[in-house]
Amino acid sequence: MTSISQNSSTATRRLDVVIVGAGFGGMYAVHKFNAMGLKIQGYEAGSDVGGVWYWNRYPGARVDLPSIDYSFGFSPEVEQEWTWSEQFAAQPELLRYINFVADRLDLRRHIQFNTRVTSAEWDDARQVWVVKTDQGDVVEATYCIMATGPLSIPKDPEIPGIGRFKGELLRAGRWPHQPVSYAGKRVGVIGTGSTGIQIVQEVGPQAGELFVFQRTPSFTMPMRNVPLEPDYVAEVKRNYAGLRESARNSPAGGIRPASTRAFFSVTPAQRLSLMEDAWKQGGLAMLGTFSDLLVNEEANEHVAEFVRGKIGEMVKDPVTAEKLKPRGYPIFARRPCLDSSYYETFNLPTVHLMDCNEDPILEITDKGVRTQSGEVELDMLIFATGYDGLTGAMLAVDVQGRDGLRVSRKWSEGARSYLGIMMAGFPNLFMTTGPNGPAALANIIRISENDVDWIADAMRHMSATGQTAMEPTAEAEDGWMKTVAALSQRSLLNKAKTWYLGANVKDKPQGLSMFTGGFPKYREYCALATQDGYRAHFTFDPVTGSASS
Ligand code: NA7
Repeated sequence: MTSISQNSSTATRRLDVVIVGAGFGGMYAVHKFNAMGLKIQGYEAGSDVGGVWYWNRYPGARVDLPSIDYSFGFSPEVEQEWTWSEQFAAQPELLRYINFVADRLDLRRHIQFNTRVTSAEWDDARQVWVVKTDQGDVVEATYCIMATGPLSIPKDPEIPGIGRFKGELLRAGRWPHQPVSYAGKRVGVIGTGSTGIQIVQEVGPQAGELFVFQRTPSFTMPMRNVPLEPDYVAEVKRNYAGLRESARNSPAGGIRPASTRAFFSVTPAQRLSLMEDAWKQGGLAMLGTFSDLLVNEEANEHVAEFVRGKIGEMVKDPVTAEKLKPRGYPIFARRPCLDSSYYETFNLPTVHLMDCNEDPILEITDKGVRTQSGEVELDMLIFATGYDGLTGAMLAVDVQGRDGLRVSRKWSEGARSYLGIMMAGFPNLFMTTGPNGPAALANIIRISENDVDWIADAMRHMSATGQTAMEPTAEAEDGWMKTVAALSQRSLLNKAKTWYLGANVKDKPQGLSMFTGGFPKYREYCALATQDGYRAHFTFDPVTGSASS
């Protein structure tokens, strides 16, 4: 494909593609669009590539999908040259991998680091995106790719007094690059999602004392991580193509266990034996025991009760064990966590579970955390309080489409998109892993690759047919939103208060803005959108009509 850039009469740099973000999605976009001969520029707020794995250097940070699955599949060279050491890689190894890819594919020369994109405005007359950064850059591009990720904007807890704390205040999603010492310190952790769980099991044995402030307990299952033996790695390397194909054809876009067996289709003794096996096997095996765990509440409760029983066996103090047992929402409705020693950490005499429901946090003081019953003095306070997920990073940029329509207005009652990739009213603006796509419900790297490939095909189509702008029709977007909503109604994911629903952010529109129909079905919809020369679902230049809001 030849470059379609032209020099503008002003000094503003004219590009084909601006790519915002250098996580997995942005890195693949940089590689792909550069290989297509397009004039590209990437921007990244961090000082290097890696996205969440660049920022999340907190102790114990580790991927909860198998490393061989949580890696790029578009480059056989990268697959063959890189060797994973563990079944579930820790953050330092993930970041080494990401850096290896950036070096091997020479990606960094296309990315400007330490630069945050602040606005992107569509100039309809000239059919370009005008993109500005906090470093004073102003560039114009035919296409703008928001590879900003679903978990890029960490969220502080809504507790008064955060600025007053005089000890060390650390945020999991913005962890310092220097080593942190916990020895002899009184450390507090607020938040017990997958991040908090990873931190607690790592810091608990090191800290002088650890206070874990828990509002909602999570279900976590044994990871049973293992080193990868050379013979196994060799097998994997011989079979990567097949593994990727099988991942793309599985509901979660990954090579994880799945079952066609409904819970009540087997006897109680068989069910118990299957759950025991899954517990012993570890990883995501439990999720793959039965087919109906996310749709049949009664089946789900049986599995939840099995896990509560295991918590009771692992935690010695019965009162603490009881508090750690999640109740009131279905298992797997929050992101299922994997741990190595989370529950056992509470058996240490120096680790204290602080129940924020029984004894709510009132404020942060200069010395620590004040709860209803008193003040807990701390040397260090760690926030593992989650993210403004799915929409936060897009909304952090002032994106203005046709007729002055801002994304913030378009999404004022909830995120709207077509396929999680494009939006009516925003020509030539593309998202990777955007809201209303599978987002957090499938392997983020498989989704990123799917989305970037889809975008590349759309660009090729435009180039081949002489178009300068494309956007989905309002009808296509409405239809997609109805599909997403209809599928989500059946899902038990709606029954827990999570970032999946926007429930963790005050005043955020609530609702499950993710496609729950499975990755293969999503890919089918993506393919369907391109049929008939894209004519059924898109309008092309000259763009007419007004944007949906
Ligand atoms: P999560 O899963 O959103 O967890 C955030 C945790 O922080 C959760 O336990 C919250 O409790 C807790 N939280 C937030 N605010 C408060 C206050 N004010 N007081 C007490 N506790 C609070 O984020 P993670 O970073 O753990 O995981 C995000 C994703 O990363 C995960 O899904 C994986 O995909 C990887 P709450 O549930 O609101 O009661």
